[in-house]
Amino acid sequence: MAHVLETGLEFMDSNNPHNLPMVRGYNIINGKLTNSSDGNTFKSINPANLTDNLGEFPLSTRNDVHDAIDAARTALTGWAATPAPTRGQIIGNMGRLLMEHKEELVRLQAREIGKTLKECGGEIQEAIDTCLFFQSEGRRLYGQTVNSELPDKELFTYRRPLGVCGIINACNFPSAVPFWKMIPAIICGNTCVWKSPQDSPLLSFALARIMHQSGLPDGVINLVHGKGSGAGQYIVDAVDEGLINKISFTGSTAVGKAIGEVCGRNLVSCSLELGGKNPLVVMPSANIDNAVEGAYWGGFGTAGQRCTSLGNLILHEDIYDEFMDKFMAKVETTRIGDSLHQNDVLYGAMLSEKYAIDFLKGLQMVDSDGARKIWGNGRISKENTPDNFLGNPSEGVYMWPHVYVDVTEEMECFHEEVFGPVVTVVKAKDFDHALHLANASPYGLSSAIYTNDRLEAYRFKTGIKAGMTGINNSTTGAEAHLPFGGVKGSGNGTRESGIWVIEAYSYWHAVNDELSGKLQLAQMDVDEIEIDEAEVDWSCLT
Ligand code: UN1
Repeated sequence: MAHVLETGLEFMDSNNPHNLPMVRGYNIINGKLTNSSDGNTFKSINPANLTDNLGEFPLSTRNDVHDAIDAARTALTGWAATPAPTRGQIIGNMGRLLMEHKEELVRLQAREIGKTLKECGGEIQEAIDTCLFFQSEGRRLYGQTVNSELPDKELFTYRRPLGVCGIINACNFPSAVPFWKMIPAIICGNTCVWKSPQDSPLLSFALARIMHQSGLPDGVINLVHGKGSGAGQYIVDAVDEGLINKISFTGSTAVGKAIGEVCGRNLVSCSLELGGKNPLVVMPSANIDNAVEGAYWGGFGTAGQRCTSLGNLILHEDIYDEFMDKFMAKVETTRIGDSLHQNDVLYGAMLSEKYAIDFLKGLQMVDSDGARKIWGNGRISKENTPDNFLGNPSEGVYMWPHVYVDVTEEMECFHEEVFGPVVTVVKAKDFDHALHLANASPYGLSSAIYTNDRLEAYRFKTGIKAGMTGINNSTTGAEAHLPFGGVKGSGNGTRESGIWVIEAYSYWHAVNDELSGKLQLAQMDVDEIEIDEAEVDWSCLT
């Protein structure tokens, strides 16, 4: 078994018509490259070019996942005892290596999931920002000294690691989101088993290799590939077996609830970042051109495949016509294509065929609700191509941008997330109605309002039930050092990023140090200070 750093990538013979490299991918367990125990594999296909197979990866078995958990358990004691500033130094090295290889990683990510080069650049940068933030957190990770109520006694708090963390993320943010999870996990002294997304295994492999190259000891992060219903499920099952101390999951609300139930019955901590039906409100005082830009980007950037993407566009009736004219002028000329070969595209392929199929099912729901479609025609093909599609549509999985109007609160599509390039437009009578609509879906992840009325902005900020709010900004684009997460159906209240995420990967340990040499009982042996009963007549001063 080769160590992950001893071997370069192993290339396979490919029939790839584009002459692109195809590799043999491995799990990384205890720093070793391993295949699945039964030899089964799956492929990673470029969604912008379906004949481009990036490689074959182990379809991990329950045994493989258990090997990874064992490795993480074994590494835990040594890693938790490593000084936090040293852990931070390793994380800093990760950030520097990501910077050094940014361009290759950006291209690899674009090839594997079809996101544009510009967005992949932003995403790798988010992973770098996370590393740089947590490098110095290793020099803080503060506890407190607390005064005791008894003499000659000291109280302290310490942050302690939770143990082995199961990390399960989606492929729409395949580098930033696993870094959001694993970097705070390891700075706190935890170890991880990372189930890489099924549609981005090569990128995950590259990232995990860089982590090891940064000086990370073997077993601290273990990578297993496979399906959510396979390797992902085996990690969750291990919670019931008492082998996992934390799950961090980004994905659908349905799966998140199932994971939450397993963690709940075992009293195991879990971080759940789930779906969203993010509202964006436009009020009459807004700068309409700016609002159009924000809504267009929020709805169709990343082909609508962010958990923060715009869902319900809520327009005040007074600006409805003006807004829609300008908005549709942009939607109808959207440049779509593979950014590895075409310039200035807004979005590229869907993340994979599976995401395309699910998106089309979502559109069926919007259609059957009776919402009126004013733009969009499903999957792009040679016979069904919008004007500004660039390239050959039959090479990949591309979707039209879709806009539906006359959407009302009674419709299912008002409430349910449709993951892909679609915006549902809702008309509001006034501010109170707009705020009501913004709060009416079962989700509460991101939200936005465009207004130049400060009181309206204030009322929106205080009245919206959401984890994140943009004022005169789009629903997407959280920075790596603000708390990220939602309320209601969007999560369980945990947060990623910044100092707040530390709470999700550590527990508070309260220590008292009795120096008096005797047993002093808290509450009972505390000196009582009497109030002086002297009568003073304060009225003489008035
Ligand atoms: C996600 O879609 O899971 O705020 C994460 C944003 C990005 C992260 C999105 N920084 O849109």
